[in-house]
Amino acid sequence: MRPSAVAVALLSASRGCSAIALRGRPNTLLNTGTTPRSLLQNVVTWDEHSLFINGERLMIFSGEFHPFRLPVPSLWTDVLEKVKALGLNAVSIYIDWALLEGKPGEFRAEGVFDYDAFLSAAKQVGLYVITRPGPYINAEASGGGFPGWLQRVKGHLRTSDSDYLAATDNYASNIGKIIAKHQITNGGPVILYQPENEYSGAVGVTFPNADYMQYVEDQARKAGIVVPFVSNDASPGGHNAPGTGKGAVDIYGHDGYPLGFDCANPNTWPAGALPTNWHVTHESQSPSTPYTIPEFQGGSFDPWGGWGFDQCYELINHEQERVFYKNNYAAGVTILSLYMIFGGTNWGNLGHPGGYTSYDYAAPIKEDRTLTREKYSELKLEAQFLKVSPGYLTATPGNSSVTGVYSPSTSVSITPLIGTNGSFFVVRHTDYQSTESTSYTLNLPTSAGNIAIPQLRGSLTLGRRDSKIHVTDYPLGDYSLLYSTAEIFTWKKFEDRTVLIVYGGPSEQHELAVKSSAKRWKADSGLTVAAKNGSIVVNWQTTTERRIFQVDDLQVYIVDRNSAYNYWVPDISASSSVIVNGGYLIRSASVSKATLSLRGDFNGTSTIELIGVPKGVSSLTLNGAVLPHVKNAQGNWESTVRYAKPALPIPELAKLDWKYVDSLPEIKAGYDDSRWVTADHKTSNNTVQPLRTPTSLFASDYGFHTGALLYRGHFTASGSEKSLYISTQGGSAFGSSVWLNDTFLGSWTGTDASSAHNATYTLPNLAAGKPYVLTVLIDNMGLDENWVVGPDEMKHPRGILDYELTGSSDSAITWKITGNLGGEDYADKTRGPLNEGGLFVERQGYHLPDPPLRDFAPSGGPTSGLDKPGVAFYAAQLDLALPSETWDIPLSFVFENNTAKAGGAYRAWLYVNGFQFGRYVSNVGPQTVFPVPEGILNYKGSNWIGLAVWALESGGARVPGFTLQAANPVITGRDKVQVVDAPRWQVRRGAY
Ligand code: IPT
Repeated sequence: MRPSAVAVALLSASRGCSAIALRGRPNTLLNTGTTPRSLLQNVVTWDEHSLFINGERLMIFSGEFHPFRLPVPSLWTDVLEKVKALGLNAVSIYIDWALLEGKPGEFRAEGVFDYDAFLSAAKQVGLYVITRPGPYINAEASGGGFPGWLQRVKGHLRTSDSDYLAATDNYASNIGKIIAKHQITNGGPVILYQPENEYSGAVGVTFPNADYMQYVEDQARKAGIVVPFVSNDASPGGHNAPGTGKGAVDIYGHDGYPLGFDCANPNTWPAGALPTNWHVTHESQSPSTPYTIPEFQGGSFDPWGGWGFDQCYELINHEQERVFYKNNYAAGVTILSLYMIFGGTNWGNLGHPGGYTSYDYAAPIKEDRTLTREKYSELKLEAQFLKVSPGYLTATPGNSSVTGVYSPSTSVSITPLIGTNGSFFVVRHTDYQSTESTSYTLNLPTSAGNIAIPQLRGSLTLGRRDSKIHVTDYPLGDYSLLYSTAEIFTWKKFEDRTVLIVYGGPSEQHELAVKSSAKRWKADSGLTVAAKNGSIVVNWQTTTERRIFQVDDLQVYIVDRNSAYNYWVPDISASSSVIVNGGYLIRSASVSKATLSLRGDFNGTSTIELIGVPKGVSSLTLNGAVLPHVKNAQGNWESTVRYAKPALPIPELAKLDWKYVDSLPEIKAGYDDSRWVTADHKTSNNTVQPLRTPTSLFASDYGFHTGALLYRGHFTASGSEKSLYISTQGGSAFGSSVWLNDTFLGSWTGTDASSAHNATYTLPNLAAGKPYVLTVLIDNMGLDENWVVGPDEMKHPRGILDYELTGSSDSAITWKITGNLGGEDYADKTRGPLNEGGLFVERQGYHLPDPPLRDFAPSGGPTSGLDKPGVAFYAAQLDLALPSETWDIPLSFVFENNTAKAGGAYRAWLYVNGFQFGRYVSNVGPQTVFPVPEGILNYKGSNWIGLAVWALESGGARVPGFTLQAANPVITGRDKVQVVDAPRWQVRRGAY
């Protein structure tokens, strides 16, 4: 139903926007909020089934990628091409406010934070973008994306309290303008905009708060956002769905993480976790919008003390994709984004305390950007299938829990999606957890009546934790499948033939029927073929050998699933593609004159076969170089790409010329802290933590929101002090150490479960009337997220919560505090507001390239270590000469995990050319391998490596082993990596 011309005219007249005609089948429901929504543009429209772009109905299949977790802009294209090669057509991005507005009122989005560049890159690669700038994002980011200075806002965060709203304005308008410029209506890639994130629940405040949602939406509209708003409810709760009034979005969406995040038990799929009511809830909550899942579990986070992402991958692997993603298709999802498609790195303190440096997320693309996970390949099979199955978009999902209708077997459940352009039957184990194989047959309705399948012989098999999509009356250009039990990877109508590629699991029996009255066909051996009911029925048992069935000019390539993994379908233009069999990654294909140019990556000597090379093309290039080819028996082109592993001279870190500087001069006699900030605020705006000290010692009250914190407490002894009670808070797995003058009093070495710790340290005898100073070092692990609205958990302070010096009054101590140099006037605008903390070496900038070696001493490096508690900083120049023009060489810094050799608990911060790329906690773990991308590392020149080592226990500590390791190099067709341009060390005026 089109809104009447009158309605459109009325809306435009009353709201001052121009009337436009909606194309496609537009949304039938206009929102009742205060701002016009869906009528602001006519490029992105929708109906109850799917989105339309420029009138074309399409599925949005997207993956979440956080540019801020890969601070090398020239590598964004690499990841985007890896997403595109899967067959996805979009990425979804969060934007982290905390990184862009470190100081209230000063918005900066340049260099590694350049969203203008990111959105241009997405456009160039050919992916749509769903933008999710918050202001709240969660995302396992420090503060959930909230800048630390929000701790000083009295109002409730994520509500319509005026001080909170005012705090969001500058960010919202600046980021809004950048996004607005890149909307599809302006020729950019941005098709959807998500205001807020999971605005789904609250404790102790009015909820839902329509005024707040409306405010966030109005901010976006004011900045020029005209594309539709989509929501991301934390579960199918219907919040802000269209028609719910003020604050409603255009397209309702909810997320889903059904398997949870328990990487401790990677083989356990909890009972009842498969959602079977999502289609029904969608119909009740938002029947007029496409079924949308803006975040579906594509992996898992992992906390300090966790199990590591390899183990999370066992939980959220290719089997999870088969069963759970296909269950989403069974519910009719047509806007779907996987969280994460590529996780990246919590470099520079950007993470929340519930996670460590790696944000690999067990995603399809690994943190080091390699494609070695089977889930990448499985996802490609599913995405390519949907890409060539437009009939799916309008098919109507049926009941998902019925057994006995489409199969006599009750051990399988089959959800039908009945359509006019093909129907789809999603099969799963009735007990979705099953790790057994089950055999079944089908009874499917087709245009030739109900058919018991297989017709020719055998029965079908559903393997462990598997799910399949069987199709009926499925169009293939000029042909049609009456049915197929084998899954479709892709099909293409080329100039001279139509090629269909189907696959099955190992040894499975399959059958398909091509509607045709032909009397002749060609079939490879191993295929049983018979004409029946106006179709030609082909039945086979899957082997690892490819077999071809041909009728007229339809060729059906029959392969096993593992072989299907090797196929790629790069588009040559909007209407043509080539199928490439082989290669580690085929990024793109293009035709110019008589040459077909491929860009791709290879991790071993490979044959590639090209199916459907356009007529008139006679030569082939790969990554710009001519590649000879021959024609094979099927008329396809074949070439061989040779791989000879290059020499990779990886320096031994132990042999570098290490220099050392003490990074805890604060405990030395005579240390001058006169330039430190005096912690003299008698009150605090902090609403979640009562002030228990005479002056606030909450770091964010003084503008320090990131990294190590240092306190100096001066007092004159009465002589009767016996002990110091001190309560410190730094977030999960934090540590703290306390000295009296240069005497070590003790440390809290940290556990993953403790965000705060109370300790009582015995003091030595103090001399009455003499001045003393306490030095307290606290590790800020990032600020808590603020998922639930109301408790304002993001405001949990970092620093000293309370203390008591026995025999003295609390107010006898005057405190000084420091975090990063300058606090909110942070020194390093390039690496951003969170990258450096308050360690002496960070304040001085010694972690940057070219530190002043005159201030350093020769050293054996981090393995020599400290013989008492303290902080040592080791720096060395690392020269690399790696063949990175044509090779992608993943490098990682590796800490040897050996408690006995370490001699005591220690923490280390790794700096690579000034970027903090690793936080290691020896007694908590789990991360020991820290990937660092090319671009942060200069692969063809010198680099500066820094390691700050904090020994927490009385015997000191040493790093048992610290090495640089290369993973298997890959021949690559990616664009050349540009080393990130970031400042080197310079004298920092006023640094202390
Ligand atoms: C969902 C958040 O939207 C996302 O930001 C991220 O934190 C994700 O969780 C977990 O990685 S919230 C969902 C678990 C209800």
